[in-house]
Amino acid sequence: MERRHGLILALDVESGERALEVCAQVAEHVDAVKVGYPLVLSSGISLIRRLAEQLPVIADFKVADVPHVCAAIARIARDAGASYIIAHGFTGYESVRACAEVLPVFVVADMSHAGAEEFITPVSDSIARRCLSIATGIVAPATRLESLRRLRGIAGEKVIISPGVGAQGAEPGSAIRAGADYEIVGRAIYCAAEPGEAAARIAELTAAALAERGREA
Ligand code: BMP
Repeated sequence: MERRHGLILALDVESGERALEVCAQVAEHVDAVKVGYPLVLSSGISLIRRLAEQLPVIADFKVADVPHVCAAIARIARDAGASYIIAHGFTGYESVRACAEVLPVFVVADMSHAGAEEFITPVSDSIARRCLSIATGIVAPATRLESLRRLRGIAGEKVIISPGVGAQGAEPGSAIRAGADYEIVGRAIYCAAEPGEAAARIAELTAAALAERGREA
């Protein structure tokens, strides 16, 4: 995906019609759309192809299974039109590789909610180190910038996509300043009265953070 704004829309609405409407409103302000269970389970996987006509689609199925099932899920996502897939890393290298052989993978290294600290945060560095060689990048939290910064140090040149901006409390631009390449935003865009305007405002901040980092480099 081409990075123009450093912004990915998380499209967790539960209506296909609404999804297509929001996507059309925000398409010029975001670089990709992330689609997960709320939309696919309510509207069907065929919606991915229609969204992919507007933007690259990241299939956020947080795949966590034995390798042959991971491969099957990735194949279904690819055949539906997704360009990327998100997988968990705690299931081990072979499971992530099974996805990566089918589609470029983002591996969940750490998560943005408080409960992440129970199990995943203590092993997030190991997950990233183990999976980065076969991953396009990782998912790391905008809500805990110390984790994001540490993971940036591990990820090298790989791509970091970062959720937690907006409704979960992180400020637009903050994750990019801490080392993310893209910020993922859902409710702050699709619940706004004018999703297009909300996306434009947020994209201005993420793009400014990218430009700032570019000047520092
Ligand atoms: P919102 O901006 O509405 O909080 O949505 C965040 C999106 O990022 C959701 O699609 C969620 O599944 C995803 N996400 C997250 O919030 N935290 C993570 O650690 C990993 C995620 O994929």
